[in-house]
Order: sequence, then structure tokens, then C-alpha cells
Amino acid sequence: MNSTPFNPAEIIEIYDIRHKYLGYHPLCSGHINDTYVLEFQTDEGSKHSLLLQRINTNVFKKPVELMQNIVAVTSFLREKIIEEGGDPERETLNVIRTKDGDFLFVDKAGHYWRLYNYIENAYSVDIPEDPKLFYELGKAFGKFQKMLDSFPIDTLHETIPDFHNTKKRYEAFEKAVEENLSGRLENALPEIEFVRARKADASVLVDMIAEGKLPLRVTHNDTKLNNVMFDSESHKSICVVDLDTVMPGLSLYDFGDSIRFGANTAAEDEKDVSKVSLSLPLYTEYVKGYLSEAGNILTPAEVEYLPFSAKLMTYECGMRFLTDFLNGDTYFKTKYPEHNLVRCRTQFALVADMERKMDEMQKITQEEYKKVTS
Ligand code: GN1
Ligand code: MG
Repeated sequence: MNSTPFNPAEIIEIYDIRHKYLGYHPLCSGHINDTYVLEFQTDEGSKHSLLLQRINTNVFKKPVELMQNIVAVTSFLREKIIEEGGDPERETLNVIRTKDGDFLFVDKAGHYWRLYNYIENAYSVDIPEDPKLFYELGKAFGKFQKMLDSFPIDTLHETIPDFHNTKKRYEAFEKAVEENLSGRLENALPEIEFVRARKADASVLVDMIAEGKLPLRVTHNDTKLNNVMFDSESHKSICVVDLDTVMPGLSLYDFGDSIRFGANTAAEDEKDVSKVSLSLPLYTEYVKGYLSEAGNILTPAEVEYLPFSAKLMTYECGMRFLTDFLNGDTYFKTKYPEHNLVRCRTQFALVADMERKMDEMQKITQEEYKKVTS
């Protein structure tokens, strides 16, 4: 049997949990943190669960600042949800404080942990079998963007500097090629060419920010389909989760990354790239859901670049997988030696398909935009 990665007695003590501990199970969908669902029984005999996470401090080097961001954003969302008559226990994550009022605790091994409410009767998905779910996903992130429109952005820390600065990601990629730390460069020559052929794309949004053409907003920055919870009965999106990368950013990062992950007809690590393509029906659903919430707060320039952002975020993510492959898999969790290379190939197959479909994506976006703004 595997040993328990945390000490339940310690958690119960630190958080002053009064319920009876029943056990835990791991949640395995993320590439970065370790997540566990802890189950308890209340005095009345009902089940009560909490979500325990170990923060990967190799990736998140400033866990205290990261938690300050999350606490500020979730407290702000909580107020908004209450104002709108929603249920703040289900519609946002809530950070649970320790007995001493802290949002984090450090165990004896020096690991950083945090505890959240667990959203019952809800689920997350990796592939949107039903297109309606993808509409719901767009709505969730559009609403998230809209609700945070008046959040004081200057109070947020940039917990991972230049997270979606594609230009800097490109520089990191070239450095990885040059250093070839893994010695696997020869296995990735076509992929390296693919990245280099699109170097100009990497600067587009960064340059627009510098020229004041795109507004900085409070963004999620990791808007994968499995980062939204859906209600088990109504199948409506209820809550945006995984807030570690909430930072100042572009609405385009969030839109683009959702499309990258969820509108792909194959999984992020599908080995058969012939299965990879951009689903235009799913793209349309997302645009509809997203613009139904955020359409009125976005600038025309943001809307114009939505389709491009899908391509750029896919390119950037593929480039990050490739960089990690060349560096010897030091960032993303991998299940086998070529995993990062496989992931990179799916991303580039998707980029290529988006390039073929770019005009169509633009048309769909503008049509939907007209509907919500007319
Ligand atoms: C990571 O942890 P997870 O799986 O939600 C990564 C994202 C990538 C994603 C690719 C902090 O997200 O940026 O887009 O993998 N998160 C971080 O699946 O680097
Ligand atoms: Mg995540």
C-alpha cells in the first residue's frame, strides 16, 4: 500500500476539524499540483468532503503571494455572487483558514498545503461529449471575466512572471534547443522547425499590450475544460476552479486556452495526430456562451483577436511542452519518456488545423458578437 502523502491527524489538528475522518482519495487531472479529497462524517451522520492540495513550489515559487491572489479574488467573487442571489459555497472556491487564521500550512517536510471547500454534486470533464457543456464552459469563463471587471487589478501579484508572454516563451524555447539538456534534440527536428516558422506570431499580443491596444484584465490563465465544475443535475457550469494562475493578463489568453484544450477533437496527448482537429461546432458553442456574458465588456480589438488567440495559445502550449521535452521533463508531470513530445505534436497539429479554419473562426466570432451587441 502507498503511504499517505500527508498526515490526516495533522490536518485535523491544524484546521480544527470536528468531524470524523473517513479517508481520502487522490484527484489526478492536473499536471502540476497534488490534489486529494478528504472525507469526513458529521455528527449527524452525513458525509462532508474537503479538497486538500499540495502546492508545487517548483512551479509556484511564491506560494504566499499566490494564496493572497486567490483569497482576494475568491472573496471578491463571493460578494458578487451573494449580491446576485447565487450560492457562494457552490459558485466559487472558498479557502478554508487554519485555526490560526492562515491560508496555508507547511508540513514537517517543508511542503505547502491548502484546503478548500469541496463542491458536492458536481463533476468536471476532459472531453466535451455534449456540445452544450462547451457552451456552458464559455459562459463560465465569460462570467468570470465579467464579474472581475471591477476588481482592483493593481492589488494582484504576478505569481509567475510572463506566464503567457509568448515572446519570452519563444526565447526559452530557443535556449532549450541550444542547450539540449536532455540530448533528445534529434527526435524533435520537425517540431522545432514548426515553432521557428511561426516566430512572428509570438510577438503579436505582447506588442499590442506595449502599444496600449489591449487592456490588462484579471484573468485565470489556465482555462482548461477540466477547470470548471458542472452541476450533476442541471449540467450547467457552476464554478471556475484552479485559480493558481489568476493574475493580470489578457482576456485573449483565457479564451484561447479554452479553445486549445476543449475544442480539439482529440485529447491533449493523443498519439494519433490524424484524430486532432479544431471542431468548428464546439468553437461556435464556446463563442456563444462566452460572448453572452463578456460580449459587452470586451473591446472590439479583443473580439477581433479571439480566433488568433486560440491559435496562439495552442502554439505557446505546444512550444512549452517541446521546451520541457528538450530540457528533460522538469516542469510538466509526464507518464512516459516521450509524453511531452506527443503533447507538443497534438498542439501543432491543432495549430495547423486552426490556420486552415481561421477565416471561418473569424466569421463565426463576428456574427456572434453582432448578435450580443446589436
Ligand atoms: C498546466 O495544472 P494544469 O494541468 O491545470 C499548466 C498550464 C498548461 C496546462 C497544459 C501552472 O495546467 O499552463 O496550459 O498544464 N499550468 C501551469 O495542459 O504551468
Ligand atoms: Mg489546472
